[in-house]
Amino acid sequence: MALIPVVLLLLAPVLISSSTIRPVDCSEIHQQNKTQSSGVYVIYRAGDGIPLQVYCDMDSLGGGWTVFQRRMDGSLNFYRPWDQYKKGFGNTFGEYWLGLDNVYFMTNKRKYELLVDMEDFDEKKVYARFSTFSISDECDGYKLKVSGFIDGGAGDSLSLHNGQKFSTFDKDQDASGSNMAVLHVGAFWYYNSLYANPNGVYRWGPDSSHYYIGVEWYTWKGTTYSLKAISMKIRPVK
Ligand SMILES: [Ca+2]
Repeated sequence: MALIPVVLLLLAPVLISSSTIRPVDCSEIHQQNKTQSSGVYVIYRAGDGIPLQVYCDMDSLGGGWTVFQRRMDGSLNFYRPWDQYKKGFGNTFGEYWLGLDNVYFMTNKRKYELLVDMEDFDEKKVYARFSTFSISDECDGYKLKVSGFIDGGAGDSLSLHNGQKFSTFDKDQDASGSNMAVLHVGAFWYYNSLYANPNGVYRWGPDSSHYYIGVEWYTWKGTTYSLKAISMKIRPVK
């Protein structure tokens, strides 16, 4: 690991929840003390209590969001195999993927909603929100269940992915005769096509020589614009 990330890690503390109760997600930390800031916290996985470091968004739309996917600067390669998408990778202080197993453990115990925040290279910010979100277990392919779109300016690039299994380049579970993860250099709930590619290749804005290769959200920026930032986060439905 390079020197700079190590220094940043040492300077960036993991925030500790003020309560003795072991929170299962960021919303429980937020409910205990609504003045706590966005940052990295420890939660305890519902079901088996395994501690997990996560980034909590305590600011967007009332706060209490547990981030499971985050791109912000292109510092991390997201073109990774199945085992890494299953278990998680990256650094919760920057870019990371929490892991499909962890998302499954959370969303099969309670009802969750999903917020997808994104930003372009002109500092414009929009979001897409969904009133229900869950995934099934590995045996079922971590199938996506998402519905109830609410538009925050981004448009709906996810509902067409509803019901699909998760695919990586080494585990093709998409609805296409091709390998969509390889074709679009990412990993996602691809069907026989795609509208969103949040785990695609990090590029700096528009590049018409490639389409559906970057970090893309079709209904906002089309097929050739790679976003500056995107994060996917969940919160229990009240
Ligand atoms: Ca296929």
